[in-house]
Amino acid sequence: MSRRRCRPATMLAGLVVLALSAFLLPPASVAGTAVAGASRTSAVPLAELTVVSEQVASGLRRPIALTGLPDGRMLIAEKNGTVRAYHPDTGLAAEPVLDLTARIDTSDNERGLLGITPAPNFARTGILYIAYTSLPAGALTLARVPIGAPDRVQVLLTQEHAEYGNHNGGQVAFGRDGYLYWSLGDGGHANDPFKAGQDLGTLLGKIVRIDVNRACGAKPYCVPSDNPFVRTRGARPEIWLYGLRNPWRFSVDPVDGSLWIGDVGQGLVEEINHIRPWQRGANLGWSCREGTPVFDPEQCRSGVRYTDPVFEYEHFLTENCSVTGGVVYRGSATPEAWGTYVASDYCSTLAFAVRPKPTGGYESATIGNFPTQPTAIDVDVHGELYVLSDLPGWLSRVRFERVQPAPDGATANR
Ligand SMILES: [Ca+2]
Repeated sequence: MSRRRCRPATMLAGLVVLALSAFLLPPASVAGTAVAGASRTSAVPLAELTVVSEQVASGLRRPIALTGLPDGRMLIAEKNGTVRAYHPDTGLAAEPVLDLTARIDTSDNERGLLGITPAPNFARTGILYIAYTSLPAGALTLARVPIGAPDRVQVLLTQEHAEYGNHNGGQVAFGRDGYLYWSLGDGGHANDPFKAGQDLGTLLGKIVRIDVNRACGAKPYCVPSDNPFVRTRGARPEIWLYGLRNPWRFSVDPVDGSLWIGDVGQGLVEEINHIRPWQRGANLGWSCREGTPVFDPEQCRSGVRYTDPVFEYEHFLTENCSVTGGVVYRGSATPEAWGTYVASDYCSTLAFAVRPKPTGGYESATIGNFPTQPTAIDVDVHGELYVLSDLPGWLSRVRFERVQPAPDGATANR
């Protein structure tokens, strides 16, 4: 979604959720190590995997964000501000579990309710964290709200975004560190009109990281003292990563706490970034770079280190139009796929698989297709995959199957 000029009406806006990390595998030692050892032995070359999707619900209205709850339900955010619940045993509940339509600006194709994730203590508190564009002028807004109590929304952080309706970011997710991460686009239009990506004085074009369990002064949150720019003059201390264009989908790997970010390109390439916790403060390039190519030399500075994507694919003159960042598979149904990051493209629906190589670098492959117009790929409490389809309003369950690799070798290493 986010993007560009192609098919604006069909590209939505979106976001996701990732949530899973917080409750799925909270204690690092549990999930990580034991399972990791088991799965390394069963991992297969990416080209021997394919994704198979099965539609499990329909009738959603522009579903754009997805998250799993500890009780096994999936919450689905619809662009207009309603939140629906799905459970594998009972299907899609007829009535929304939350209705935020009164406060959400849906005036542009990319504006709306964009992100949703449960608090790590959701089972006890029922608190959800949400990202949306707010009335009356589309301000990017991070808030929390108890499920079922829309009049108890508490706004935590906002960023003005009135000029253009596109590039709102909108992903919210808890890290393994217990802090909340939120992505914001560069301000919209095209060509980074506010030169926001490289400007540490604005939250536009950033991923921020805050502590929502405490309040500091007048703010309903605190800035962690080890955020990278807390002592940088003129910088917003909330910033965790910068140089982003429209990171409207990112996720946290619950095993190692790394971020996987799908940053929507302008017209040349789409990119996936993989950022470990020790890479705090990384400059992901925009709008000096779009992917690895230089985009605007005037935004490039000598002596600055840019962090390249770990995977990029062509957008120009292809069926691709806008990356939909996904998640690292940490479920148990397909041990062969454990540790594989999967993402897609809103237009081509290709399923991209990316995995760090034990020897360094990354391997990648195209492993089939997702259903049409994927807006969000996320997991349930067990780490199993689901995907949303925008205009048709579908929720589909996704599983992996083993296949014979194509003779021409669909795998590309970089
Ligand atoms: Ca980049």
